[in-house]
Formats: sequence, structure tokens, C-alpha cells
Amino acid sequence: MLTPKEAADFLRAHDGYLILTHKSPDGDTLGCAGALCRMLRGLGKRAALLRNAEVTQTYAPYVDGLWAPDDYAAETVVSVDIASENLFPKNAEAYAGRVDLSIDHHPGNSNFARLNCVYPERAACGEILCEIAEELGMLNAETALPLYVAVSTDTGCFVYSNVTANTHRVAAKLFETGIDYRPVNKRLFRTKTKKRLALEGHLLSELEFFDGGRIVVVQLPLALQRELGVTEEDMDDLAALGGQVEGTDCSITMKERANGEWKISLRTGPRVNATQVCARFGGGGHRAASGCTLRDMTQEDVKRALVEACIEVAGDA
Ligand SMILES: [Mn+2]
Repeated sequence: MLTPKEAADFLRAHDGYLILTHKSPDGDTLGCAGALCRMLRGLGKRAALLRNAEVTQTYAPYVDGLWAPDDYAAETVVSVDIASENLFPKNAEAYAGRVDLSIDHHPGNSNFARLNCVYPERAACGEILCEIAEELGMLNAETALPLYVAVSTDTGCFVYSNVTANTHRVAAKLFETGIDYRPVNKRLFRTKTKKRLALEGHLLSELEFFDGGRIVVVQLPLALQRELGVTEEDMDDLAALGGQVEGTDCSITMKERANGEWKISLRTGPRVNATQVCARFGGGGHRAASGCTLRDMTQEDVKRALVEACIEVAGDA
């Protein structure tokens, strides 16, 4: 296990960086990658991000101009916010077994890299990158803005249960670089597309409850996605929706992919360990926020399997 200082020493000692982000990239993985790339370039090093085909318009501005060209010669491979190699996007699979340094905050991190800087008590990987930026003397407005995106998105703008005093200390340090965080907050947390609002309205009217109302299920079959014409961006971070209903402490969001798989996001209170539930289906994540993918099952069967798993895991606790 590397400390952030040791990770910074490693980064100073090497060159030719290729930075990997996870599939279905969120603000944390992209913000961290954008910040790390700028830190390394600021130190005069060669650094670029491996292309990620799933980047949405929401986060694209924070990684603009950082993508590696097709003929990029990678010497040192670093992954950010990636818990295991099965979360690599397709085009990153060639780097399985070849990652030199993994910087991450997932408790289930499989230690797949040669060197690992993993702190599960951090709410966002961006908190660890902030410490590394300080060690490198590279915490400035250019690196702080993507780090703010990383930390704010992984904490739902500092309201999820993962937030700690350190999260706020990091936010304060980022603010002190002089970044204009207000448009970020407005765009990421106070703005919804009309399609998104229509989608939320539909989903809220179709919520299903189980286990005496403590479990809520949000379902997004492909047919509904097509009917409303929603994009990936419209569906970003829908997992927080169900958990807002009073009396629930276990929110299951089921999203059907074009290939018929069901992508599951689970958000839970202290009663249900989300990591344990998702591990039963080959997934993982954090205690209060985990995910998994179910294949070759009907919508009804997916729903039943997850509700049962949540009830069992809660019962075991
Ligand atoms: Mn994260």
C-alpha cells in the first residue's frame, strides 16, 4: 500500500503516463484523470488519458484536450477510481495486468495493480488526488476544478453519508486555489434537462415498494428509455432518486442496457450492506453505494432476485 506521498514520489520518478478511467465514467474517475494528467503535464511529463467512448457531455469539458492519440506510446499506466480490471472499458482490456499504479477509494479494490494507493475511507478518489497534488506542488486552479467535480459528484454535492471532515477540508483547499465552483454546482446539481424531468416524473409515478416500504425499486426498461427518447446523460446518477422517499433505506435502480443486460445501482442506509448484496451478483462498490450487472434474466426476475438479496443481507446483519 502506497501513501499519497509515496504515490507522488512514484509519479515524479516516471514518465510517459497513460491514465485509465472506468466504464460508465462518472465525475470522480474523469475529474481525477483530468486533474492527474494536468499535474503530470505541469511537471513537464508526457501524460494522456486512454479514450473512453462512454464520456457524456456533462463531463467532457473536464478532460478536453487530454486524450491519447492512437499511436501514443505508454510507459507508465495509472488507473483512477477503478476497483478491479473488470471495470475497464473495452479498449483498456489490453492493459489488464499492466497497470503500474492504482489510485482508488473502493473498499473492494482487488489490488490488481503493481502498486496500490487505496483509501476506502475517502468519499471520493478526488480526495486522494488532492493530497497527491499537494505533495507534487501542483494544486492550482487548473487541477482543482476537475478535482472539485470529482469530489462534489461522488458526494452528491456534499450530502451523501460518505462525506467526512476530510471531504470538506479538501473542498476548502480546492476553493482556495480560486476556482469558480458556482457554475459547476449550477450545472451539475441545480440543472435538469426537460427530458430528465419527464423521466423522473415517470419513474416516480411507477415506484414499487417491498419489505414494509423500506425497499424501493426504480425500473428503467429499454422500452421506456426509447419512448421518452432519453440519452445516457439524461439518466446520469438516477440512483439517488428512489432513496429520497421517506421511510426507505434501500433503493434499487434497474436500468436495461441495449444488449438486454440489467445495470443495477444500489443505495442503502446502515441496515443493508450494499457491497454484500452486489457481491452476490459479481458486483461491488461501497457499503452504502454499490452496483452490479445481471444477465439473461427477465425484468421481474431481476427485481425479485435483488429484493430477496437485500432482505437476506439485512437479516444477516
Ligand atoms: Mn469514486
